[in-house]
This record gives sequence, C-alpha cells and structure tokens, in this order.
Amino acid sequence: MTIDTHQHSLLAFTVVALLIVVGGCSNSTDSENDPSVTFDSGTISPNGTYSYTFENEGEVEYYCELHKPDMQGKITVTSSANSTDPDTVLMSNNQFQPQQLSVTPNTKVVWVNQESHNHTVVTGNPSTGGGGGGGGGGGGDY
Ligand SMILES: [Cu+2]
Repeated sequence: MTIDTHQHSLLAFTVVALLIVVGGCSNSTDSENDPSVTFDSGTISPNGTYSYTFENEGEVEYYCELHKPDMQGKITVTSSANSTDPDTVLMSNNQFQPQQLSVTPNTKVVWVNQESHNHTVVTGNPSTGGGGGGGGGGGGDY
C-alpha cells in the first residue's frame, strides 16, 4: 500500500500549512502597553456598563477621566490567564475592582458602575501620560 504513504504526507503538509496561517495572525509579542488598543467609554451613568473585547496579548492601562489619578487599572491579556468570558471589573469607591485583571485573548471585559455617580473608562496612564504638574488642587468631590 504505497498509496497510503503518499496520502499521509499530503495530509501532513496540509496541517502544517494551516498552522502557518493561524500563527500568522498574532504578531504582537510585546508585553508592554499595547498601543493598538484604545477606547473611551464616555460617561458611564450609575448602574451603567461598558465592555471591550481584548483580542491580542499585551498590557492595557486605563483610568477614569473623572477620578484620575486615583482611579486607574490594568488589563493583562495573556494566554496563561485563568479567566472567564465575559470578565467583570466593578467601579466602586472610586476604584476599579480588581485594579489589575488578567484575561485570555478574545475575552470580553465588562465594567460595571455600582455607584450613584458617573465614571469613565479611558485607555492610558494619567501619571505617565504627560499630564504633568500636580493638577490644580484636586477639587471636585464627585
Ligand atoms: Cu470615576
């Protein structure tokens, strides 16, 4: 049965070709802040939610425009994470809870505003994002 041998090698070639195609999709090996991920929730009202699906591995810092620099968090997207889909970040006491969350690629993260005032979710880091200067006396008790 020499024909079988030929068919097996053809099958093996097909599998290898498929793997190359799949692997080619993810070329972001950076573990630094992922610049390709940007979002701005706008105002999230009390009991409101905002969601974003993190597709590729990397780190994404974010903050609340209304309560920076105190209110900020980070999503780490890694295939080694132990996460559920969707995963949830609560907004409570002017904090993101948990502040740091690890999820697997293609996980949808849902932010839930549990407070009686507005919040936002914006990518970036208010302390390194060139804000500079201690920011005018921190008024605004939201
Ligand atoms: Cu806030």
